[in-house]
Amino acid sequence: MDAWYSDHHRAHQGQSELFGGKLVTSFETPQRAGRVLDAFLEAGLGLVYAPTDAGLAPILAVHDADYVDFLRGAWDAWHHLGRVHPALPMVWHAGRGLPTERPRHIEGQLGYYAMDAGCAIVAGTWPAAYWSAQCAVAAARAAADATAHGAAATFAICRPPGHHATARAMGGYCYLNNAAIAAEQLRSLGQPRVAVLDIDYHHGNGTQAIFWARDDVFFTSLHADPHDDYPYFSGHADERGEGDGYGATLNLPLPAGTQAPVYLAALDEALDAVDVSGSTATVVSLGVDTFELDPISRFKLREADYLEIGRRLGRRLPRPVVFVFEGGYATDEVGRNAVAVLQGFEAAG
Ligand code: Q9C
Ligand code: ZN
Repeated sequence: MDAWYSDHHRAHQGQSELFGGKLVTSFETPQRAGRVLDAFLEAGLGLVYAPTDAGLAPILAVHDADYVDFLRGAWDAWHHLGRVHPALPMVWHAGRGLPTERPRHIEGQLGYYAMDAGCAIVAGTWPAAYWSAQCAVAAARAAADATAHGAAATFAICRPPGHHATARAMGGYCYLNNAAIAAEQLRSLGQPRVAVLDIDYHHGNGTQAIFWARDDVFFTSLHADPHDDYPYFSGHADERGEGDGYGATLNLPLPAGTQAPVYLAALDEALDAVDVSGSTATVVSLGVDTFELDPISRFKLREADYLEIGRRLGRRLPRPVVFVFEGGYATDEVGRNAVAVLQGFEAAG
């Protein structure tokens, strides 16, 4: 299995987030992707490529053009006001439906295009998000190509992560939805139906929203019960999609403290649903913030459990499979845990 990685993410750093009422340095750091890259190379699983530049088209296949323009220009507009700290949204439009008038002031625009205060913008944010998405595009194209010559799987070492970003809003450390962009690539390369399996600790609310009314992308997610944890406003079991997409969304919320037996039973349920969906390809949103030592999460998985998760994915997911890195904030273990999933997958395939 080969991987795609771009160093551009390194300039997306020094961001702040609100945590327990305090402004702190974000848990989402450049070290995370570095550790994943190191662990991948250490495991000898395959080669690592820098993505070629596929341009904006694969991004615009998922995201609104005005939102993408905002992301590209937000730091300059903020900095132009003499502001030197990271740009953070602080005014929202909750309870009024989607706003119709876009604010002229950058401070208003930050709130207009955000669902929370988890996405600070610095000078390096747009290039980081852009190249993170390019990693997903390159990994999807390579997986689709290689499948002509046999079963293929690839790994996009994305940073920043993506699964909370909707078509028109950032949130939860996510700016561009890398998994949705990969799924859309697989569709445009001829896969009739694509499954997105999201195993990050948090519900993939952005991915769910993007494919909510579509039946050509099946979305299933295992995550913390939104009654108790971020993103709070979606991820409940009764959310099934709508219109053509009714039944093409399956959420499996799990309680705080979940350990391997309960987790693996839910994973089997998600894999059964992927079977039934008739998908011909898969994108895995690979977050390892389900780890017992994760500083912001409350599941209790261990390194050996990631190997077992990988084995089950390797036995049952339709290929090509594109793994897209998402969350995981226990910096010392994030690389080993993510790569253990890939090792289990390869051993089973
Ligand atoms: N105290 C990903 O794992 N935290 N994003 C909210 C609550 C947001 C996580 C703060 C966590 C987002 C990709
Ligand atoms: Zn997460």
